[in-house]
Amino acid sequence: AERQRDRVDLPPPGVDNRITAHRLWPEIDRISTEQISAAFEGVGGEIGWQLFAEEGDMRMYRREMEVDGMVMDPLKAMHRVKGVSARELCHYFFNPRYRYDWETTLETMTIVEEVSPDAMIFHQTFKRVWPASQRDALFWSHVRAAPHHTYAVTNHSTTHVDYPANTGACIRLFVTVCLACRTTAPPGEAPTRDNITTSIAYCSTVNPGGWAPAGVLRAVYKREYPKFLKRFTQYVIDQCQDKPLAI
Ligand code: 18C
Repeated sequence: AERQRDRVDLPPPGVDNRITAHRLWPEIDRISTEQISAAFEGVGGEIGWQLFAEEGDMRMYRREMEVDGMVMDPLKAMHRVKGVSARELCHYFFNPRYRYDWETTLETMTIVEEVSPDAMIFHQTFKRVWPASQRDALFWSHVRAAPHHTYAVTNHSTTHVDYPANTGACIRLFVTVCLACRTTAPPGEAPTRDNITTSIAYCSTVNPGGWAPAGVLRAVYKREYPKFLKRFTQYVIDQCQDKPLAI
């Protein structure tokens, strides 16, 4: 039953038309398309991207950026994993049922709206980092299939009347995240757990939304992003081990 449930809940290969009727659809479609096409663009030759973490096949780059004294360094990470597909990685990243298993910065997560099977709105609060105030975020999340055996999840901040910003203990932060994954098998071979490789491009820009000491923020950033990507990919590998491959 567990196996069956996981397979049924994998994101569908096409866009569900329930989402296209939603007020947020034009924005969801535009930002997802932009993020996915930018995700696999290289960072090597581009000015300003600095490598700050490297471990095995994982590489993480950041660009130092401050707006009105607030750190908003964009992050771009590239990784490569064997034995799990783009579709499986995106399933575990998108589906809230698994979020507490791999997301270590989380304090609470609430589903604000289920737009369609491939789009949701979430409210999340994060663990507080001393000496800054606690943060929360409200964002839509959309999973889709894209050309070249690619699946991607895009998360982007939004607003909701029931979740006003900066009214309680939390400062609202703003986030744009894209996890784009592309699976390849050797030419002429049918894909199996033993022969597939999935390339991952993870891009993230977090605007802290209010004052936070730059040094503390950059230290959190440097520690938490590598921790997240290693933990998340290992989690998906562990979950998929005894399940049939979903391509
Ligand atoms: O993409 C990721 N997760 C998704 C599902 O949750 C989703 C979430 C995006 C929000 C990312 C913002 C996280 C802020 C965390 C605050 C600090 C928590 C520290 C916990 C310490 C134990 O897309 C994976 C996200 C991986 C998160 C990496 C950390 C990024 C830090 C960026 C700076 C945050 C600035 C605000 C905090 C101020 C602290 C001085």
